[in-house]
Amino acid sequence: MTGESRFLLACQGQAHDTVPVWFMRQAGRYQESYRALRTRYSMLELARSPRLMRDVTVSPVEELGVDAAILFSDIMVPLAGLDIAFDIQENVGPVVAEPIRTAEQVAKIPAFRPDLVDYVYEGTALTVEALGAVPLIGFAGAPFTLASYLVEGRPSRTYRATKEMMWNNPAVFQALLDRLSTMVIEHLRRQAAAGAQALQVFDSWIGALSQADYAAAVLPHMKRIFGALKDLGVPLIYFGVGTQHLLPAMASTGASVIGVDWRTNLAEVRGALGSEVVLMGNLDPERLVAGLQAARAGAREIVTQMAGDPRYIFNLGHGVPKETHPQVLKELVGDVHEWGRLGEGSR
Ligand code: 1CP
Repeated sequence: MTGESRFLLACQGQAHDTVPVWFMRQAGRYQESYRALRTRYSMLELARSPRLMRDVTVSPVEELGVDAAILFSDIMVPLAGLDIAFDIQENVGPVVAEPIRTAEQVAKIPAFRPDLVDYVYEGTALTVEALGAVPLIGFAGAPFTLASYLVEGRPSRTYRATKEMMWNNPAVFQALLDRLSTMVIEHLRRQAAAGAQALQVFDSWIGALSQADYAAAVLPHMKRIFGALKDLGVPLIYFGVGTQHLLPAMASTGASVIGVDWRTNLAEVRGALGSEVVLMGNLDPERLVAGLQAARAGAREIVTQMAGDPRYIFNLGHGVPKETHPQVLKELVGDVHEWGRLGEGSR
């Protein structure tokens, strides 16, 4: 890549040569290099070592030729700075030692101590140095999605205990989201200070909420978070799954880029949200597992619709599944770059 990053240019709606592409969870189990490292280190050991973090973050850039890197970490990692004990269990995901269910537990959460997770910011700086011209996306989990793990104690499909707290103990729930929001702001600001050129907030499970619950319980926190990051002058990406009904509200938070899942038609989202917001997405990740033909067909349809839109970034509708063949991703990067040029005339 020469000159200014096409990913950053697209984030700013400025002219660039072709559609930029990166993949959520582009570092992970589908990579041979990652599986080899995981025989020696746990996921959290990788995420707590600045050097290993750097190597894992850079690997998909080298292996696939994507236009951006995302810091290798996890949304749970900064919770160590709130003195919350958790683990990431193989084939399960985040597990919290003592689920947070009561007013007393929320009141006891101490102020965020970024020095306790300094390895993230050290790793960010090392990674930025190693990446050279390829920009690094820093990230954090959104307060609702983080709260879902803290309250449930582990991955959930219903978010029953979380919703119960939201409806039956709104003051406690709001206090929890407030503490998490403060942490998210500080954690993201530190990553930007260490050199991250864009910031993404993952609200993966927010689609479980109705429009009314989102507006009442979550939206004010998201506005506070994006408002508090605005002066950094870096692109702010907001992503969630199953968010068709929430997209206008999500676009009202102050985020400059909205990540959408595969259920939604991007051209329709563009129509609904207007021409200012940058859109990112939205290939069905299962197409990657189905194989190159299915992946290419899906990607071609999306890129054909969006090529020529200066505010568009190709991505998946969610993360790369671990059963993905790396060659499929590599081919897709080349395809998207090639097809994306079709829209050049209209830029
Ligand atoms: O090695 C392993 O087996 C651990 C699997 C794994 C990995 C590779 C976990 C556990 N986290 C990660 C890294 C990770 N997590 C990254 C960096 C990798 C990259 O994108 O290149 C990022 C951005 C995340 C963010 C994350 N963690 C999210 C938001 C994105 C999303 O996928 O929705 C969420 C919801 C988590 C929680 C989590 N951590 C790990 C798992 C398996 C899960 C999901 C559990 C669930 O289904 O609820």
